[in-house]
Amino acid sequence: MSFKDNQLEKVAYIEQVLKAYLPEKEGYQELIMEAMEYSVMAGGKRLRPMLMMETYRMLGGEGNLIEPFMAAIEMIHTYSLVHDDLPAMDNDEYRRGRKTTHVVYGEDMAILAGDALLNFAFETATKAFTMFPEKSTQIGKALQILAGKAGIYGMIGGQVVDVKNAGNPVSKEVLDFIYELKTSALIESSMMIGAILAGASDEDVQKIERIAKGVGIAFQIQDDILDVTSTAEVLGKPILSDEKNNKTTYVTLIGLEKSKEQVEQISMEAIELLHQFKPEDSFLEELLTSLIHREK
Ligand code: GRG
Repeated sequence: MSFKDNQLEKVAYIEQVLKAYLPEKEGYQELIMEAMEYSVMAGGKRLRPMLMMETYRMLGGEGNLIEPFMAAIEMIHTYSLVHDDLPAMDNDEYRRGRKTTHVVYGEDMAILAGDALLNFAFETATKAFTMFPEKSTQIGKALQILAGKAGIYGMIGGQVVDVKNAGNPVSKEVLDFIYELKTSALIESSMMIGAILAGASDEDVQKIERIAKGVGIAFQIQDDILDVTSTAEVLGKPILSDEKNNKTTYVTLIGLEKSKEQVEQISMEAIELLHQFKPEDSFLEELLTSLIHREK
């Protein structure tokens, strides 16, 4: 099977898992379940659950222990997008090719849907305790990573520095800090949780964290590039959003060509580090390679 077909099959499987873990639409609060489903099932590349699942598989993980965490990481990622699109942040009308949650459900419900997704992510991940009580230690460690990497020392921390500095020139050092927290942290969380639940040693989990950090930074630089080179139709969200928000990016700091070189170099370093795990199949490597020239 070609890499592309394989990837499509895996996305379809991830979407099945997501659907299975989303809450039933019921009760007087039904509207919030609808808004959660609207945001999560809007499409998207499903990169984070895919990286989690593939890291788990690469390190010998089997069965469905990983599934509640795959759903949880996509819920956290989606909440961050819903809140990032709000009028108080980027004020964007389109995401994943459709109207943003606040445009469809109103600002109040979009705030609540984001909050709900964050909470429900943890309700979902903790289901692993009931499914596999004998894996409680690993599940506990995975939860610690899930919480930490999304929080003030992770994604939220990065977003704070990003928002606070919008409109001001930012040094390369601060920009790297923002990218590592805002974008890499959730990618690190995805791959580290895959490793932890597969039973990897602390040392291997640290190696995976390093690989994921590179993947995340390269992913964010490519995001900067696509913001100036792509179209709204292809991306499913507005282009030139960094310019609109007066943001320093790799493109404004070092230019388009050098940014492309950085994506390639940082990604190749991550792929090189992946080889130490001697993966049995090449899907994860092909996935990381495909991100270098991704168009959306
Ligand atoms: C609002 C708490 C809070 C955090 C916001 C993640 C984030 C921090 C903001 C979203 C906007 C953004 C540019 C984030 C950087 C990471 C990134 C490139 C997200 C988009 O991820 P994709 O391309 O999206 O994987 P899909 O839709 O494919 O899942």
